[in-house]
Amino acid sequence: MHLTTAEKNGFGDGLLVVKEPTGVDRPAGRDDEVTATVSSMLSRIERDGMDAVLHYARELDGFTGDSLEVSAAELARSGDALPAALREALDTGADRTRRFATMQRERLQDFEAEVAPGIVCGQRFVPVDAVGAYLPAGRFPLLAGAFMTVGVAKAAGVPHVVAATPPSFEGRAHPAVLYSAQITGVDAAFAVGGVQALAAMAFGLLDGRPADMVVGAGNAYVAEAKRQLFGRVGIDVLAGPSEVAVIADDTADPALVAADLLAQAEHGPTSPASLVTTSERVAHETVRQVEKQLAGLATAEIAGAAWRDHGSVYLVRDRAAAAEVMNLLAPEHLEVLAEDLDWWLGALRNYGSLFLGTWSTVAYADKGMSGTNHVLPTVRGARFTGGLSVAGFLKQLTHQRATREATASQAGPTVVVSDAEGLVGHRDSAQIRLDAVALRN
Ligand code: HSO
Ligand code: ZN
Repeated sequence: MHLTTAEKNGFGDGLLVVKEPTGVDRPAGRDDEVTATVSSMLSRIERDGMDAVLHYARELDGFTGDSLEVSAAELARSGDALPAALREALDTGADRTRRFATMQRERLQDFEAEVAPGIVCGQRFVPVDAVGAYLPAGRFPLLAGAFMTVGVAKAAGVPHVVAATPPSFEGRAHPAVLYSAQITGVDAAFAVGGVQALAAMAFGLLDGRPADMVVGAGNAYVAEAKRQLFGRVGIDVLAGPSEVAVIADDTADPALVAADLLAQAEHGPTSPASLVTTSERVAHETVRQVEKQLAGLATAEIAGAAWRDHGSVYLVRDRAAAAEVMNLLAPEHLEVLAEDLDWWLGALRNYGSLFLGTWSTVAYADKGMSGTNHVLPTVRGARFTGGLSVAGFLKQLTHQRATREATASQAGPTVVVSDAEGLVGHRDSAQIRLDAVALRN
């Protein structure tokens, strides 16, 4: 997530690179090895069904049992072993995420309206029937994942939602991940990870109900599985490494800027973190602060590599240039630590989610504490899409009706256009109605 040479040159001497990444961006193209592995796994699972899923679960997840399903009792009791403070925190995240999703749902309007005399068009938002949510639980379980997928699907009205999560906790599904799924209303949970989980949900191998959509974050194999399954099922977004970008003016506190950059850099060694600032002081002070904070960070090995290889700092002449740089970078998460937040809200248009001001930050939303969805576009995907939301689980369906009196105004021109196309069946289907109306007049 850094500017190309041409993009930098476009700013002339209005832009100074204070720190440049030393690594290469994740290639936009595909990794052939990942593509081939996923493709052969999907073929085998489609051919051999549950036998193949169990084979991969044993080989790749270290699964030892017979049934992948998490029993209803284990799901219901998943919170028992958790500290009360963690349960409460998860309850809060689930609740806020559900509230915002519900508010968004209420604002998606069904309607019917007359577009010409006697011709009425309508739209309805209808949920998909079945969703499979993938809840990653690798080195770091992301405990809010279920809020963003299971919970938001439920807020959309999806009747059947299952979750799959790897058995990475003493050979079982992580209890806190299960608790998050349980409080968001999941219908069933399965202890299976990776490509085999996505395939099993899409092909309906877990509970006999193929998912219409598979959603949720995961590693490169999970993302590739979703890409290859897309079309057969719907997906949310193709997520790459988590990204953060910060806009800061001279009022920003470099210690906060650095902390927020490192908070996403710790996701992985290829996670990009960028600062665009109008303040020379903030630019240099932030670079110093990052180094200082890294020294005391338990995840410094990852975050430090991410910062070195994928961190950048740009100093720009004015706020208009800062907004322009950010609209080019189109980051997944974008923080504005600057004055005049409404100006920025108007000027910025390419981001997955925007964090306005000192008192909102990415980590809050990552845990569901603000209520927005954390499944967001990466690798400049924010140029053409927002993140997952309640609308993602709803189909915007249209319908139409018309009066007999409107026949001339639809059938007449349809005959003319069909004749021009040579599609005589289309013409006849219109003409037969014109004739029917003429006969009865
Ligand atoms: N930043 C990640 C989501 C997350 N981080 C959840 C921690 N928990 C991608 O948006
Ligand atoms: Zn995060």
